[in-house]
Amino acid sequence: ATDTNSRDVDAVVVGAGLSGLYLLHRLRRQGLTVRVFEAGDGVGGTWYWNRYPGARVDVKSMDYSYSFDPDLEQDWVWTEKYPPQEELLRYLEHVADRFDLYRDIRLETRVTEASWDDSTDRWHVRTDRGDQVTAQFLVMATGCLSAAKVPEVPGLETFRGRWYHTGHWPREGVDFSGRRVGVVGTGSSGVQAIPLIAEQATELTVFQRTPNFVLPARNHPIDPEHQRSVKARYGEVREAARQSAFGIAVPAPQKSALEASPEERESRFEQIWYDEDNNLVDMLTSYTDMITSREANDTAAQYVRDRIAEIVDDPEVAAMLQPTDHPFGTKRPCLGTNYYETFNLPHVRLVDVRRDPIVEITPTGLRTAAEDFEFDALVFATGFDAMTGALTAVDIRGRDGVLLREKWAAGPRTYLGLQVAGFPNLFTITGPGSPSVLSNMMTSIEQHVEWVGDAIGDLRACGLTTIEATVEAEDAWTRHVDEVGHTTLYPTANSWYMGDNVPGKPRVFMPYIGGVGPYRQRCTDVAACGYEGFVRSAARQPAAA
Ligand code: NA7
Repeated sequence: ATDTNSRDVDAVVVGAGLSGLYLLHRLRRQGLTVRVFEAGDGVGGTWYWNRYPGARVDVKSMDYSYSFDPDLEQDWVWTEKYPPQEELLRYLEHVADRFDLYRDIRLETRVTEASWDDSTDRWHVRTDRGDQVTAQFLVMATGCLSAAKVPEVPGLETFRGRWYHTGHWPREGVDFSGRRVGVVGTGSSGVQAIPLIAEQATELTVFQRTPNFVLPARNHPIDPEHQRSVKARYGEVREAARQSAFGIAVPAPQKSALEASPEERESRFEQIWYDEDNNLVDMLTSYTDMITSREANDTAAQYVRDRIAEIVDDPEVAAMLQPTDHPFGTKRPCLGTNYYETFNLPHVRLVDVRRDPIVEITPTGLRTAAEDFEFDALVFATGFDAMTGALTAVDIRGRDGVLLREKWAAGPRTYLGLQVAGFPNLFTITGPGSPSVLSNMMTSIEQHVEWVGDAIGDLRACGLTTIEATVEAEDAWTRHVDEVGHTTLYPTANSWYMGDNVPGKPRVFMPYIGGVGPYRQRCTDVAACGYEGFVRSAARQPAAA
């Protein structure tokens, strides 16, 4: 049957963010026909959706950028240490133009369903616009923090003001001038947005469930001389990032925090806190045992708590802002600009919803157990169904019609975070079981995309058609991810790394904390050993009549 909507391609890529754009470029260059589906009406993924005030990357721009094309890397000029969302989006749009990517991207189209057809060895993909496409390969480039979550509090539909989620911010922006605003959530997005919303709003109330550790971003324009010098040795900088723990080229720690004297530690932390050139990961990489020893970790945690007490005038508010329930870094640390200072402003108020829980949203605002609040606008900086949410939102059916969502009911299982047993020729970029959210996303994304491209290229070169992780390899990797996770303090915190922010989500440490460098080596070795842990097969011969 012919259907004008139907198309057969070599690969379908879901998502046109950082991963999808590079995948398209890379696979097309390998000679594949590719169709990308993107739900937004533009490319850019995270940097398309997250337009809230203050949205910025918190990995340095010169590290958080593609390295795959030396000309792009040299040509693009970054303006700031941590550029704002608009600049990152402009960069990604430039990449899409520069590599002529738009012609294979279908915008405003959401993939709803993908099923593996065993008889043809192809994926059947459907979209919310009625597209039906078949593809030999399906790559989910849907992001780790893309399925936005509004809290399950009753009454939102009755609210007469306007409400927003930071991850779905209106294109035209929002003016909070003259408005009374409530913000729920104090993760990275809340921490970035709160000081700027406070500049406009007449009254701002922040509802905090867990105080986070917020380090000063020390953002500033990039000195052109510095930019030139990084570009002159970019190859070296990138390679160091690829071999590092977190995908950022910082010196590896040399000793335990407990071996250092209190004075030595203090001066190290002080240097990190005040250094204009500091990085998000500097505290975690200051000593060898920051993420494995509670006692070591607490030296950094206490340093930050002391700074909070210094900055915040009201001791009661300072105490509310001081994290004591989780070790430093076991929930993603935040970078802020004037974050703690904002709570000194007379029109800004902090409410601890652990002590005084949110009961419902009302037509005029929000009600906690103890108090009624009136707002003209509500902002949910409440995060995402991380790592698995965007994957399980699609009906992905592997062999025998098994739904990925059901296979993962007790937690995600992958081999290397790249493949799932029973789902041949399906790849996930920065999937659960990969370093993804514990790394510089760019470093991880490029590694994944290149590995997937090579795996497909090698398969084809060998005259084979399918590649699929074995159950044994998947079991072993899933166990390994869990074991390494449990050598650290991460599982002791309630975090989205553990699925804790989504009621009913299984409590599993989802990312791989073995380090970007070692992970990369493992992936390379697996490929070099003939794709160890994968079964690769040729097309079945048509059955004899
Ligand atoms: P996060 O880091 O998940 O932060 C969400 C915040 O919202 C966090 O403070 C949550 O408290 C809070 N939250 C979530 N649900 C509720 C409810 N129901 N009531 C009160 N408070 C709630 O998301 P972000 O968007 O800030 O950052 C995501 C990532 O983007 C970030 O890590 C970087 O990688 C960039 P909780 O801590 O769960 O108690």
